[in-house]
Amino acid sequence: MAKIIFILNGPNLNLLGTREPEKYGTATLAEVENLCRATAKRFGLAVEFRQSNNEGELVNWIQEALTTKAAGLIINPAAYTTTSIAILDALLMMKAPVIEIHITNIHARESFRQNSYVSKAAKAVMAGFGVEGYALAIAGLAGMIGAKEK
Ligand code: CA2
Repeated sequence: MAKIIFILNGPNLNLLGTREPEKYGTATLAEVENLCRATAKRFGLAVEFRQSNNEGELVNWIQEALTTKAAGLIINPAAYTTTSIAILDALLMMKAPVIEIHITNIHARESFRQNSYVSKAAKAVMAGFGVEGYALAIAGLAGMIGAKEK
């Protein structure tokens, strides 16, 4: 059976593509999902792609990834990056690799965006490649979990 990776997206990312295109580009989250599915398929990986505006729901999904033995987890925690110890604590329970992703380079932005709790649980961090970063993160995760390109 195909290994499953979870790709979780935090608050407001449901509106991707509808504002601030100069920072975030014009792709919608549905288009990002398609990119992720196509990329994961190249590596024989199945994808659970989700978005929530609620911290607790994201925590529940991380726990689901843990209990269903997902092979890896990619998360764009959005604004919860710098506020959520609950998300950090859930991610710290994961044995499978966790990758943090940001569309923008948070380190080149306001200082309040830069202190990531999530990074403390992340095996790797991807930031600043636009939505293409999701495809790069999947390729990197695939390498970590030994999923070869078909
Ligand atoms: O660069 C990223 O991916 C961020 O995680 C995006 C978050 C922001 O709070 C982080 O500092 C960096 C914001 C997500 C807002 O979602 C959007 C909604 C509509 C249009 C553009 C972005």
